[in-house]
Amino acid sequence: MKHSLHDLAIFGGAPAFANPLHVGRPNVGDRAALRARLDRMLDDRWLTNGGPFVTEFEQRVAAVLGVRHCVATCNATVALDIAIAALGLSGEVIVPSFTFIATVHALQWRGITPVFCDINPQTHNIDIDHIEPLITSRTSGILGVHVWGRACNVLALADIARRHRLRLLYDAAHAFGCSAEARMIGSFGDAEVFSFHATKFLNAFEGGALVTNDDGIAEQARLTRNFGFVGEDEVSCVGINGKMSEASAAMGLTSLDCMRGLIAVNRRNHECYVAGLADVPGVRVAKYDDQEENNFQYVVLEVDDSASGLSRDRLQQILRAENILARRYFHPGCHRMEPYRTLYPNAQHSLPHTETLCARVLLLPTGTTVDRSDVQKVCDILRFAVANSRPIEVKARTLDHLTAP
Ligand code: T4K
Repeated sequence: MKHSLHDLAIFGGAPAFANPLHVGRPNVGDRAALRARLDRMLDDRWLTNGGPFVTEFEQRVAAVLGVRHCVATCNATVALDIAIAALGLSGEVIVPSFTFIATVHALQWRGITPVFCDINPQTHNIDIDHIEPLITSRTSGILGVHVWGRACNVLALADIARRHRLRLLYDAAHAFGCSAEARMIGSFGDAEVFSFHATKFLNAFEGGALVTNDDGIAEQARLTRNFGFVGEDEVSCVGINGKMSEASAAMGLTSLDCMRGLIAVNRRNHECYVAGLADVPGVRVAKYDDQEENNFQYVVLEVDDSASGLSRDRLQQILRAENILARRYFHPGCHRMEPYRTLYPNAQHSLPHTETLCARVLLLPTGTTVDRSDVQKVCDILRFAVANSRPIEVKARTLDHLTAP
């Protein structure tokens, strides 16, 4: 507990945590089960290229999501690339800028122009009211992102896509175990893509998947994932190596085994943050819809500096000094990163909500390495900092001055 300004680590006090508290710390699950799977893999000498663990992983993911096909991949970025090819996207695709850079890079790699769409400031997802004015004769699809696992407006997007004959792809990297309209995310649009990166809710070290109910898209994705091979000696299209390894699938299966327990931990932490910060002016923890399934993987703080007296960046600096490694996802927006800021220098003018949110979000640590008392400590530090915002800001500016290059 910090009682005076000098207790704060930015002023020389001891950090609140001896070891860093990370956002995105992987959940490991049952180590014995993982080791047993890895032993089996080594005994069988089958390490990749359509082995039994990948097959089992695909079947179990498809069953959890209630979807016909799961095509497991080495990561979500490659799954997006494969999906873009399988859906035949070309020309222009409408996409939010408030996302991880991989979403937009996947389009650019395929020579497609990303057309940035603003977001709804409440949901943080693509704003359905801003899509139609962006549609041109070159538009081939919409790439929505279920940011933080909170679903896009799937009904409105399906309607827009149908009326304009556009393909609809979802980046569901954050959304494994989440639902929309009481249906698991995974079966919306033409296809959806999940990430099973180490930092994600369901972790396969590195991994991803394209899921779809469309037999043709699934078949094309399977071919593209494996260099375009249709048999041992025949190639049918330009493919890539997008295969998931057996070790990744073993980890993915182990994560699937403990999925319910992970949700319970994440939910508890999220509730503790909401309660612990409820009375702190200018900071708000983004909520999840009680009517839907959520994985609660992300604790997203929105900072309104006019009420907190401290900017998001100042709060991040204070937390980091305490060894709380809060992250600014997503900052800056993709339109402000290269090559997009050079290619589309005026994009920010049409993205006011994206611009505002990129300056306000701060993700706080959660997951199985974070317990209730850790959350309480993080909340106490935030409360103390906001309550003392004026003297902290004055002192911190001097520090900025001293450390400026
Ligand atoms: N679409 C969306 C919406 C996404 O958010 C992502 C990925 C993708 C697509 C692409 O999915 P993949 O192709 O990766 O499957 C991290 C992740 O690498 C990235 O997967 C994720 N989104 C993004 C939001 O976060 P970085 O560059 O911030 O990672 P890094 O190395 O800074 O690590 C993040 C935090 O996790 C740090 O606090 C350290 C901690 N960490 C990380 C790893 C890997 C650990 O404690 N242990 C670990 O093993 O991108």
